[in-house]
Amino acid sequence: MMFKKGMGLILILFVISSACASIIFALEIEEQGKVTNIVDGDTFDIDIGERIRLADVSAPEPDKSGGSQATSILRTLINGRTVYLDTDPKRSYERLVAVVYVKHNSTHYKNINNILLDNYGPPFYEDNHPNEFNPSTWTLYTQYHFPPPDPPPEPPPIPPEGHLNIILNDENSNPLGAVGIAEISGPKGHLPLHGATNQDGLIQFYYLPPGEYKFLARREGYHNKTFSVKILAGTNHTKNVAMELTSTPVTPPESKTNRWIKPEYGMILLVTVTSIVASS
Ligand SMILES: [Ca+2]
Ligand SMILES: [Ca+2]
Repeated sequence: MMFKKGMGLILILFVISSACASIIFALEIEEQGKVTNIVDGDTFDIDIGERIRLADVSAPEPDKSGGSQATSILRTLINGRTVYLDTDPKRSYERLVAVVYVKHNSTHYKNINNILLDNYGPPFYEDNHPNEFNPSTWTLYTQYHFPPPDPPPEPPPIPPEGHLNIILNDENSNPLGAVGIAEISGPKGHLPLHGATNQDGLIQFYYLPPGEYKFLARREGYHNKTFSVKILAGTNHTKNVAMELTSTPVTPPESKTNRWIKPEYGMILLVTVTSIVASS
């Protein structure tokens, strides 16, 4: 029972907060028309036969100080333009009381009432009447009722590195293990790659900067082999390399004698030393 009460409270709060959000942010456009005449700093006519009074914004009468300046400013901002009107249900002396919007770009309106108060100050002043509007909630720019279509989702970022598998085989396509692999040249930004293939003839290098790599493969009994690989960002590249047996069998180097002097020379030396000792 407690749980249900709690849930109910959350639901009520949600509804209230949603309602507040819509009061604050909803943009009603109930009339629109082209401005045909500026009456004074806070009143103008549009081509659907309506006279419009700016909501919650006032300007001096034309014959008072600042009046002609206010009329001139409003004329510059909206005369001849299409205006979009959020109107109040209550009229004022037969005039529609409205917040006036003009198109700013493909997604946003400019709030003329707010611009007059924020950007022009005197001769304009806030004159907050009891109506559906509250100047403290206004913003200079307001998004249209119809939001633009969502932009296409961005493609996932490409990982900046690539991976490399090198597979060494002999002439009969059998995997060749214990082949020494050493990088000869490659892009900057990494330590030189080296290692040896495993029993499957495979060696793997991960997280390589993209670019051209050149390798040397060496194994006793086989011709050295150089090969190049191009690593692209975000790819897993496999390079197959075949090695050829050397044509002549490898013979072990001649064993060097440990003796530093030949026996016959040894005998001559011995005799010479003996005769020197005997004669002395
Ligand atoms: Ca309205
Ligand atoms: Ca008001």
